[in-house]
Amino acid sequence: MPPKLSELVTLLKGHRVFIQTHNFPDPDAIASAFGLQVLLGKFNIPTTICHHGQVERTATANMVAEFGISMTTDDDLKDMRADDYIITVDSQKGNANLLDLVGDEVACIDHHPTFCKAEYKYKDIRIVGSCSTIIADYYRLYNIDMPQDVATALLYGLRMDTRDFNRGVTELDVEIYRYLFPKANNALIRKFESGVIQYDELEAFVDSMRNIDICNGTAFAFLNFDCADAFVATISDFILNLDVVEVAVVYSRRENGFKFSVRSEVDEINAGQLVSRALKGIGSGGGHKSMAGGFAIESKLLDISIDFNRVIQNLFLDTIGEMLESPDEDQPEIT
Ligand SMILES: [Mn+2]
Repeated sequence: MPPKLSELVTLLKGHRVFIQTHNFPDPDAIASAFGLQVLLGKFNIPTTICHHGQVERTATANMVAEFGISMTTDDDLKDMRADDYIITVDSQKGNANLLDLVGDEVACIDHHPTFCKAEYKYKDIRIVGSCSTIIADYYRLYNIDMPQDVATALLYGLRMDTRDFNRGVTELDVEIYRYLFPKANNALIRKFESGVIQYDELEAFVDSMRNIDICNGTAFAFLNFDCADAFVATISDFILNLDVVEVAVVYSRRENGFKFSVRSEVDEINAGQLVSRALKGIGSGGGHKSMAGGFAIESKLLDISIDFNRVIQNLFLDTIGEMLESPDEDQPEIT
């Protein structure tokens, strides 16, 4: 059973409250924050949604715009104080994907396993398909009226995090789907997903497809232009669909380096761990078991060799080799 919602309300009363998502928030993180903001609003608790890093996918940005969700980046939080309260959603204190802000992380609502033990005054961590599921469950349990926007956002978050009910689905997710479906605007969800690729990206995409390197089931694609993050992710998903590919590593040029999107469909290779380990020392990365992202600093790559493509391929292939050799090593998932 989850902790009582009244405990959260009592805890927050009289404090300035921030709802913080993980860095580079995805639909589930944003929908959860939005759903929680509206929920707490019903108890007269105003909140500010905050995050670090841009909203990655175009479809996600479409949702933010459609519902007028106000998202504040850490750069604009200069007035946050140590006694302000933070609720982390879809993320946990101490993880690499959550920037440590000045405020006090008093509460956590998340659906990931815990890898960094942390103390919270209020904690609702349930291992379910999405964080949106947990937020929706509060509305359902306490019979709170849910606006259509919130239902649509939460349904979208649930669908995205479970890849349309193909990943990590629990019975609660199914119950919540049933609960959200009649409340949500399903046509709007299709609209978010359409038109995410810009026409002028198509030519560059075709070029990069001609230069895919595949080595023992791992595909590498270099997009030699400043490709939108959303599109890097889309290409990574696309390449994984090739029959000979089990792991996809796609990277695109940025001002000072390369943005990575990594996918894995094999159990032995955790995408989040792979990118985190491969880019250690030249950048950073992390994510989930099947999908992850990262960044490598160009100057650090060039310190190793002028042939940065070769360096990148070797770093990833070596890491994959290590992971396959010692599959039982207890490695915490970096989410
Ligand atoms: Mn999530």
